Amino acid sequence: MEAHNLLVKIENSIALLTLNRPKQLNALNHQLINNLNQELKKIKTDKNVKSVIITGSGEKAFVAGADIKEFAKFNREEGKSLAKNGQKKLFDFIENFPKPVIAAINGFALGGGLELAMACHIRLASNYAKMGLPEVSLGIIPGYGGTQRLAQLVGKGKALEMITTGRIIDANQALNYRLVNNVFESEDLISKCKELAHQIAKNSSNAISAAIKSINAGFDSSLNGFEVEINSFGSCFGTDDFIEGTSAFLEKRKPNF
Ligand code: DAK
Repeated sequence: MEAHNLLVKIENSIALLTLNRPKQLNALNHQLINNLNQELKKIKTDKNVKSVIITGSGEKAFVAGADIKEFAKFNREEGKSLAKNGQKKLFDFIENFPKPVIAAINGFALGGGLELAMACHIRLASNYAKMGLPEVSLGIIPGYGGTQRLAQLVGKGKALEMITTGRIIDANQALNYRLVNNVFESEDLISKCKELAHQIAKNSSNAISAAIKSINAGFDSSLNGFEVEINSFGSCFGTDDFIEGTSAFLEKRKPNF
């Protein structure tokens, strides 16, 4: 049992989650996935938290992948069931999280680490960050949604190239590929993430969660994104946030959500 593999700091409506296994370059093991899931469940209903930042501890890595030592002995069935369980517990859970989740990619984001960053809503990277899905070099493929999310973010051709070569790209190339939203000097990364979170927090949390749901629906083949948007749009009317937002505009003041 490993203690404190996840550091949690809640301040000014932002939850900063730091994956804390620096000696293993923050590799994702079963326990860390469970702890992240538990913490995010609490944050989901915590009215004091409006957004989440996920980063890695130490200078070197965001997350260098799923813990290879842990999954090296899995058989087919274990691999399949763990992929399903992990996708549901963490990766899909983050993607559908009602509050914005920002990945602060402070170093290596490889394999499961890049998959974690891609499940987040927004990705900001340090200029030292390096990203890739090198799973094929281990005889497997990305199992936490990477084949789907990478193609959604960078397009099918570049995703096929990155996954089949396992090539690791630097932050500027990732920006060029639109894999990350922006790149900053490493010492500014967390403050830039907080700045972004504060900008978002000025807006209606209810509307933000409806926007996340509607955007995600467009990438879910079982849903009609336009229909989800229409319903989510309708659900905003009459809410406290709607009354505050429209009243503030008419009274020529800033809204207080
Ligand atoms: N897992 C476990 N330990 C890791 C690790 C990882 N992914 N990455 C690094 N470490 C450990 C190293 O073993 C080393 O520990 P010691 O040997 O000192 O005990 C320590 O972190 C420092 O690493 P290095 O000494 O290698 O550091 P370098 O600066 O020389 O190299 C590196 C940094 C990031 C280039 C290198 O560590 C590296 O190549 N790491 C592995 C990258 C990688 O292949 N990542 C995994 C991709 S595969 C699944 C779903 C999804 C997945 C798997 C299963 N199921 C549902 C079952 C996903 C798989 C992947 O993520």
